Amino acid sequence: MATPVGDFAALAAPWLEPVVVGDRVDLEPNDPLLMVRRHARTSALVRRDPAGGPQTVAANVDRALVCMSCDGDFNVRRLERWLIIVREVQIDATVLLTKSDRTDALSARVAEAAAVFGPDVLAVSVATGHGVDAVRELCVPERTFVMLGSSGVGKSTLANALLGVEVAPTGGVREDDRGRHTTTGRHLYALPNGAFLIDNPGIRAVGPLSDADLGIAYPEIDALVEACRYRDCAHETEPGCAIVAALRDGELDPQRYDAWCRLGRELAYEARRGDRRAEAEARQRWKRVHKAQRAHGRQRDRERDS
Ligand SMILES: Nc1nc2c(ncn2[C@@H]2O[C@H](COP(=O)(O)OP(=O)(O)OP(=O)(O)O)[C@@H](O)[C@H]2O)c(=O)[nH]1
Ligand SMILES: [Mg+2]
Ligand SMILES: [Zn+2]
Repeated sequence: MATPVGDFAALAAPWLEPVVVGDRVDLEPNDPLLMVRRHARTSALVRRDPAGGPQTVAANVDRALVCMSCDGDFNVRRLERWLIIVREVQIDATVLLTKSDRTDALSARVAEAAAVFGPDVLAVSVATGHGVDAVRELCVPERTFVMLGSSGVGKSTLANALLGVEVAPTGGVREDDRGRHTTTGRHLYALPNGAFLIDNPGIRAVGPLSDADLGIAYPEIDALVEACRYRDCAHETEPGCAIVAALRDGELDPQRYDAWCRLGRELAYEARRGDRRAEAEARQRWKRVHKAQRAHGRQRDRERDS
């Protein structure tokens, strides 16, 4: 816990609602190590945890800094997932393309990220100093910024650069999600200008929490689904299917369509809280859509091979 007199570990009173990094709390006047009240949150960053339930990652966040490195980590599909996550909780976000010294195709990377996220994309390299000042300017005083992104993309390295001191431990890059994470807890740092920066351990960009949120990252597919003649169209052989037509006419990017299907399938298999029947219906619907997607894929392969 950060206080005007320094950081220390505090205990939560038994009646206190769950507290996450970024929360503002009151302390017991007679026991300054006891948190007794949590202030109302202005925002909460929620993601789907691996077990399928919602997990609050940070509270009172003003802007998310979605970090993706310019080397092997760069992945447009993953950016689409991050976009869904930040938009569904209505938190502003900027993409930080880290380790910009590690690519020869920086402008292409920036353009690809901007195609998904819009103009809020910055390239940054702590190794060369490129873009660090731009990030510093982005982190305006009194606002809270949270760094998100896979393990090893350089979040803690950037935090240290912004802090001007080596506070956050940094470390190796790893191949996959199961490996060692250098940052093991979430930390809130006060930057010299009075901004707050939350460093996270690497977290995976999981899928959307609901069907409705899927459209956030794929508005063109959402519009097509609306245009299908039948409400329960599986986008396979139905007459008047706008997706089939758009794929055929080359108006829909097949890779985006595949990504949309994949996320939908994930949603359907996720153990959802609440309405079991809605869950079963969603599973059925996405199963049909997915079958159709495979058929479209085979069709594309045939056309490519012929
Ligand atoms: N080439 C290059 N390497 C960098 C840059 N920034 C960070 N690195 C290296 O990338 C590795 C991982 O950096 P970290 O800052 O620990 O990554 P992280 O995102 O905090 O990782 P987790 O805490 O596991 O989530 C370290 O070896 C850094 O030295 C950069 O701008 N350029
Ligand atoms: Mg770290
Ligand atoms: Zn359709």
